[in-house]
Amino acid sequence: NGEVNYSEAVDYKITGIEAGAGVFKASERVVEEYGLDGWEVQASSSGAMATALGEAIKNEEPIIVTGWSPHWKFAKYDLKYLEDPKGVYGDEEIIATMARQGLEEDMPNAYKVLDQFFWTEDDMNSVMLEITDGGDPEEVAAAWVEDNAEKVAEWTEGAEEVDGKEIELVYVEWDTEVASTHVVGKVLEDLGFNVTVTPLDNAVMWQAVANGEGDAMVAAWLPGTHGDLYEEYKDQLVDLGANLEGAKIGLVVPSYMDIDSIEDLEA
Ligand code: PBE
Repeated sequence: NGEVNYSEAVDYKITGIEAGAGVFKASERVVEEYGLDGWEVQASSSGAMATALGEAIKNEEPIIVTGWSPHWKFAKYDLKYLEDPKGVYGDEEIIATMARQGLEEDMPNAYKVLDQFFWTEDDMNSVMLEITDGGDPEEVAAAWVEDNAEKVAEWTEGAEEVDGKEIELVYVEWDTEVASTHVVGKVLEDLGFNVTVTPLDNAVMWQAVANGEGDAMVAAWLPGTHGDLYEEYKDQLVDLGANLEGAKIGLVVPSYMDIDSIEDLEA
């Protein structure tokens, strides 16, 4: 790419998200390991990142963001991941469900649903897109649950209705987790639970389930993205396994940028 020096054009900045996100920390390791001296991963929020990406695309300007999939941005815009030959971001990931210890004994029916919750990237995308287009997360989740009764019946198989038991799901306000948490919350609500969904910082979310302040979360990106938090808390958590397969994180750019690899960035 002799024509445009993208490194200079983006002012040696990667448009990041919350500093506590795994993809943010991994991107700082990328700067280290690829020797991108003088580069900065800018801490921000997922919402601000998405706005900056949309603005850049509107103006056909270059931008490099910390990205992940599933995410609605791939449906809205023509984007690509930069290759990561050093493998800093790791391979395909799963999104897993974690429950607090004792949940199975205290709320066996909720535990069963959380354990059986599993959906696809397409499922998640359809919920995410509608929320992004202005839908209220609770309403979008309720409509999805109603339209997908067969799938939901697999999650609730063997679970009995309860009468107003309190349960708290913790999550982070990433688009992916807003979607999944509200869907699972609605399914539990329909079973008779009194569900609270509480947005937290990433590390605090893990800690809350580990110390039992929260009952469960469906937002564990593994093995790489939240690998450090998993190692720290795994002995205090009940790992209910994948709720989605084929997730990924990395650096994402608009397809009109004539650049393919992180190695093409210049210090
Ligand atoms: N994400 C979305 C999170 C996990 C879910 C990729 C922004 C993270 O990087 O921690």
